[in-house]
Formats: sequence, C-alpha cells, structure tokens
Amino acid sequence: MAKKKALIMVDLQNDFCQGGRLAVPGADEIMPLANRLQPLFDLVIATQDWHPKDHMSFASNHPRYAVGDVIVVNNIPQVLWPDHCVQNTKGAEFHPLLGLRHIDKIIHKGIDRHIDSYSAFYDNAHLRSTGLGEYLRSQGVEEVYLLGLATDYCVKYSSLDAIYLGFKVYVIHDACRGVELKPGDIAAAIKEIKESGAILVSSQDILGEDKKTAVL
Ligand code: VGL
Ligand code: ZN
Repeated sequence: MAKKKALIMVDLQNDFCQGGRLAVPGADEIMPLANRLQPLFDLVIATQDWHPKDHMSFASNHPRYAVGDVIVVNNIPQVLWPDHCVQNTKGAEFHPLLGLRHIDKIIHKGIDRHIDSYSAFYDNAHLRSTGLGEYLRSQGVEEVYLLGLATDYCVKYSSLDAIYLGFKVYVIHDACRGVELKPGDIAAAIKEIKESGAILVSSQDILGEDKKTAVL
C-alpha cells in the first residue's frame, strides 16, 4: 500500500493575510492552491495560531518594548509581534477563501501565555507537544507535506520538528509566504529547511502528478 500522506496547512488565518494584524506579503495567494491540494491527501490538518490576549509574544504586553524587538525569555529569544490571532476573534479565523470541508483535524498552538509555539508540533522550548505528532502516527501517516504561513517562522519550525519526529517531509515552496522581518530571512529559512533533510517541491509537482494518474 502507498505511504499515507498528510497535508499540514499552517496558520492560514486572517491576521496573517491582507488587512490583518501581522500581514504576510502575498499570503492571500495561497488559498486557491491550498484548496486544489487538499483533496489529494489522505489526511488534512490545519493549524491555528491561537493566543490568549495576554500572550508573551505580543509587544503590547511588554511596556518598554516595541514590535520587532527581540527579548530573551527563559533563555529563548522571542520576537515581539503585534497582537495577532487572539482566540475567538475574527483575526484568528481561517481566511474566508480557504476550503474547510476536507480538514480532518485542527491544531491550536501558542495557547499558553508564557511561551510561544511556532511549530505545529511543540512549543518553542520543546517541552509540550500539541498532539499533532501522536495524531499523525496513530493514523499511520509517514509523509507530511507543509504549506502556509510563515515560511521563516511557523512553516520552518514545523518542518524541522517533523523531521525530528521521523516523518518524510516535503515543503510546498510556492504555497508558502514569509514575514521577512530582515531581508534574507526567507532564503535563510529555505536553506535551513533543506539542510534538515526536508524536500522542497512545487504545487505543480503534486497537482501535475495527480493529473497523470487520473488519465491512466
Ligand atoms: C507566526 C509569528 C508569530 C507564524 C505566528 O505563523 O509564522 N509568526 N506567530
Ligand atoms: Zn503567533
């Protein structure tokens, strides 16, 4: 039997899209791709960044600091962000053009106010699992494909953790967009993703392949 494949759609939420609190350039362009890709997978996971209002990653909760500053909390560098993806707000909802009917499981992350969680699998200190790794294993998944936001944060850390957990990992590069806080951040993230052993693919590699099998 073919290896079971999961698609992990990372943080396709309003706050990371046009008009959102932490808008990632080009984010909205991903939705049509995500919608075409979903039916081709055995399992579809969507993550949501899901912060309490008093979350430590918000600059607004650190009076002497500004958005973009980096502080160190428990020996872990923390970028301070605008308030974003606050639980049960419009900004935390999925983008309105994202199809939801193929989604098998939603993973919330960043829910503990004391620590951030870029990865879909663990918090930034690697102390607590979100349950995603265990879920994928329980479903017999061996290969994971990642797309979403942001290339240089949540996609990167999710990909590194998926490798760490022993999955075969593919990152669908044209279905990701990055924050690029500093010029070169996206390129550096892509390099790190590749060096970790994840494989970069294009959405056409996947969609095209499906077309071939369809005519056979
Ligand atoms: C993200 C910054 C803060 C992401 C989440 O989804 O990449 N980035 N929170
Ligand atoms: Zn966040």
